[in-house]
This record gives sequence, C-alpha cells and structure tokens, in this order.
Amino acid sequence: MVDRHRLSFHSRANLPGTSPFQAQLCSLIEKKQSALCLAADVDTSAELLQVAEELGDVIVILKTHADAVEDWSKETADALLEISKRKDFLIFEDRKFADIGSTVQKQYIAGPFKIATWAHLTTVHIFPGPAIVRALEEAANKLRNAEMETTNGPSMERGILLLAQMSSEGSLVTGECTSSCIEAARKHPDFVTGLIGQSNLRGPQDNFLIMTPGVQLPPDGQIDDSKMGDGLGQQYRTPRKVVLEEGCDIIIVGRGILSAQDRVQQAEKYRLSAWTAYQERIA
Ligand code: S5P
Repeated sequence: MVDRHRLSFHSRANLPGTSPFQAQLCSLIEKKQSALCLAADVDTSAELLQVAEELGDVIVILKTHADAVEDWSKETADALLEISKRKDFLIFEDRKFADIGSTVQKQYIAGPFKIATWAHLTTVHIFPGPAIVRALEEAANKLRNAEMETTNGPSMERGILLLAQMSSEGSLVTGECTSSCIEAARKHPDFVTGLIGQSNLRGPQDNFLIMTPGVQLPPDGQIDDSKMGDGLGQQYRTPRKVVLEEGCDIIIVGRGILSAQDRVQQAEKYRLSAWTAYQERIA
C-alpha cells in the first residue's frame, strides 16, 4: 500500500475514508496548484481585506487572528467571506481553543467573534482532554442544522485542526499530546480536517492533512536554513524541507510574505517552492 503522503491530492480526495471537507480541500489544492496558507497577521480590517484581495488567487487558505485585528467587526467577517468565495480560498481562524467543552462551545459559536459563522477551520489544543473535540463538533452540527432549516440549502463546511506539534523552540506540545491528536483525528474524521504539525504524523491509512507553520525561504544567497528564527522562539524551515523531506501538506507563511516589497511575487515564490517539492514527493 502506498503511504498517503506519496499520493497526489487528487488521489487522496477520492480515497474511501476521506471526509467530504478533506476531499474539498485536496481538490482545491490540486485546482489552484497551491498548498499555501497565508498567515494574515495584520493589525486592521482594511489591511486584512487588502491582503485577501491581493493574494487570494495564490493561496488555498487564509489564516486570521481575529483578536489581534484592532477593529474586527461583523462587517470584516462578511467582507472576508465574500472575498473567499470570489477568490476560492478557505478561512482559518487560528483561535487555539484550550478550555472545557461548554466554554469552547460558547467561544466558537457566540461571543464577540462568532468564529463558527465565518471560519471554515479553527485550531484546537488537545491538552484539556479529548472532550474538547466532541464539544466543538456538537456545536458545529447544531449550527449546521439550524442553518439548513432557515436557508433550506447546504451550510458552509466546518472543521478543526488539532495542534499536534508546534514550531516554537522548547514547545511542550510533544509526546502524549501529539499521539492524542492523532487518536482524535482518527476518531472524528469528519470534523478533524487535519493536524498542525512539523512532520508527517500519518499512518499508512490516515487521511487527515498536515499543515505546517514555521516556514520561510532563506534570504537570497543563503542555503542553510538551520539557524532561521525570529528571536522570539519562532523557528523556520524551508518549504522544500517541510514538504519533501518531512511529508507535510500545506505550508503556513506569514512574515515571509507579508514583509516583502512585492507580496504577490513573494507569495508566488512560496507557492511554487511548495508545489515543486510536492510534485517531487509524489513522483
Ligand atoms: O506551531 C505553530 C502554530 C501556529 S498556528 N507555530 C506558528 O507559528 N503558528 C502560527 O503561524 C502563528 O500564530 C502565526 O500566525 C503563523 C506563523 O507566522 P510567521 O510570520 O512566523 O510565518
């Protein structure tokens, strides 16, 4: 049997165990020839919508930190959703839920952000215990049923990404935490779309995707990526290393793109670098 990470996204979309949402994401990657998620870490709604317009064609996912956008509002979410539909990318709110089930349900559905109403994906820590996944899935299902009743049509896809490994130096998200994420992903294949990880954490039968932050291209002329970081704990590796050598699926890139003079050209560099590494991996 061929390991999943050696198969094309097209083949993975059509595997029997792949959930409809995982299949949709795999097909989108194949269609846009992009396994790039932009970490849109900007300060204002205007900047957020501008990068979404500018880079929407090059990416498959746009990741937000809504609580770091100083003027976030319902209008921001509505406008971002409109751009995501027009430019065909998913929205991922990097909320990193980490509380008891009843609290995260409220944080997901209600509160000032109402994340579940506009984000297709959100991040979740497993360390409060596996019930956090069940609680969020229950909340997502309730919302979907309510939406289908009112609109009489299909509702938006929703899934979560469990933090199985982190890119930051000295991270304690290791060992038992990592294996609990894998176990939860196997138990909830329709809701756990993937894992945030630094390596291919899949067994030969697993369909979940691996999304990887801590990615940067080295400055021009530098080949060695072993000492790249931001001085605040973030550690970087190249798209080629994480996709080809580590077997990860989607690269998450923030400052590597946002700090460039020409963001479109820079995003295209990252897209191509990850795509070339992926093609080499499945060849
Ligand atoms: O382990 C992680 C998990 C995440 S989601 N390490 C990370 O850096 N992230 C997020 O990815 C982080 O919150 C930030 O939004 C992005 C990386 O940004 P960059 O500017 O360092 O590329």
